[in-house]
Amino acid sequence: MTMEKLRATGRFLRYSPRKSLFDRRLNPNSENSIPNSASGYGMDLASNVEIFNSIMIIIASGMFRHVLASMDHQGKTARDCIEKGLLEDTRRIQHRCFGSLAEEGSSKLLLQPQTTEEVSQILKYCNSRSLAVVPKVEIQVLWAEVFLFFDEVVINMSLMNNVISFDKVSGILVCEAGCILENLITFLDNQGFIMPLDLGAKGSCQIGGNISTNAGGLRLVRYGSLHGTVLGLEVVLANGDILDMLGTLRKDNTGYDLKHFVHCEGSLGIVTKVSILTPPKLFSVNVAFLACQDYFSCQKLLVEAKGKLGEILSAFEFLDSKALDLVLNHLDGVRNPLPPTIHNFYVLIETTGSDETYDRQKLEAFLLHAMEGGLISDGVLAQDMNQASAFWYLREGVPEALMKAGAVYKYDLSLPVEKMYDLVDEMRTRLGDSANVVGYGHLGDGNLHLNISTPQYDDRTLAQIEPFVYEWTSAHRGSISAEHGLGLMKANKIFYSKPTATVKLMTSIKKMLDPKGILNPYKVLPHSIDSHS
Ligand code: 2HG
Ligand code: ZN
Repeated sequence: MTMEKLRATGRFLRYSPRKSLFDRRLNPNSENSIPNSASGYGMDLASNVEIFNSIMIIIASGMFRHVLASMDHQGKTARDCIEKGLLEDTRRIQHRCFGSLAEEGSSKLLLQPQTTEEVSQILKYCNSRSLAVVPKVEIQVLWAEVFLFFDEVVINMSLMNNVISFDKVSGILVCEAGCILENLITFLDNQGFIMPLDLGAKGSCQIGGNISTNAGGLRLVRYGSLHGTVLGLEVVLANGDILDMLGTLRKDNTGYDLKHFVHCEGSLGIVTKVSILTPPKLFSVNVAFLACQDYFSCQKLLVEAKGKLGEILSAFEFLDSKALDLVLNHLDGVRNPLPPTIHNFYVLIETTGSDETYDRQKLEAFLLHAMEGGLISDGVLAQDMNQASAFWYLREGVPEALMKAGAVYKYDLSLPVEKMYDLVDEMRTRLGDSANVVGYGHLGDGNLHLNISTPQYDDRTLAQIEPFVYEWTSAHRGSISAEHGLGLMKANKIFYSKPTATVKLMTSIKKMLDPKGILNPYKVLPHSIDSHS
């Protein structure tokens, strides 16, 4: 797939040309050193595949979705199967991994381990041969750069999808990393509990991927980040060692808290199991969709909501009028629940509590007060779950609408709430009519999704946006990656948010845990820190 086509999909914009990645590989001084790739494996196939006879390897296609041992019973050798699989199934492996971006990756082998032991054997083997590995976890497609692959061995965790235990007294769930978030939500629902994390891609994303990116999602304002709710992890290190830190204790101050595997983007180890604290399910949920005249009112409304709704506030999301217009123009079956007056901002407030009458009264009193005080210019309160979902779709549908609108430059920023929207305004001034600058996100968490939509990608626009957007964020002590990770495209931008000394420490941790750099190479850390020393 050409760069232009990639850009046209609106998914991986400003994607580094592949050449530069391979340049890194040739650079012996590179900090983020690049191991041999799976294409090396292709040349050395005969000897490399031997070990896989003893472990379960599943090639991703209907035909090869078998344990090799069982194929051996059909009179074929494992090597035959893999070679045949490589020849016939490369396209399908790619497709499986990236859907419409199928042609971009060139991995030849996708493994689906079923146990931690198998993950360990795979990593031990790959490490001994310096083969690059990328954990392939389903995450929101827009964040897929975090696990984007080139020609690494792909490890797909989807067969490790069991719930191991659930303790109804403590609310602690222990499960494998390949569990789909929505399946966990359903499982817990039957137990009278909820996941502390919810996001638009719940139907396809896996908890291991959520943890590796420390996904924020829609209810962080209430339940906090995964960094807090994850109590324990089982992780396989690059050399195959299994770290059993799968504790289920709320409090454990023995030694250091090795939580850096949460949001390491698969670069320090592969998460195989997790224990996570889940809150009880509360049945009284209310959703309001509100219009505000200016950003200052949105901010004041947030402060008021925190103070007056207190313990029942479970989401505070915002979108500007340009974002709502995109949703209304590009998505099917949506309608503006408010009369068609032009409002500049929209806020979605959700409350979750245990007393229907009390919660509703509390929210209504809050809304009335806010309206009388001029913070809200208009608003609607969902009367049932269908309306509540429709309101949520107006917010959750923004990324999808943007993708349909054309090319999009995406930024996921943490900023002080009072400064956040100044960046959107400044960007509009910079770009004029040449682009549609859209701001939306998790106002309650200080997380702005700045998206810039243009008919097609062009370098002049990019040069007007970057490095300005990063410099601006840095100057306001923000983060250039609030919840999506640095992945490939932002690895070299880390210095905008982290001092050199911190990055050096991160690099040392990476070197200690993955000295050959086989885990999810090219991502997270800059390829050189020399120029920043
Ligand atoms: C959201 O909050 C997601 O909708 C996606 O984090 C944000 O694609 C984006 O910019
Ligand atoms: Zn988000």
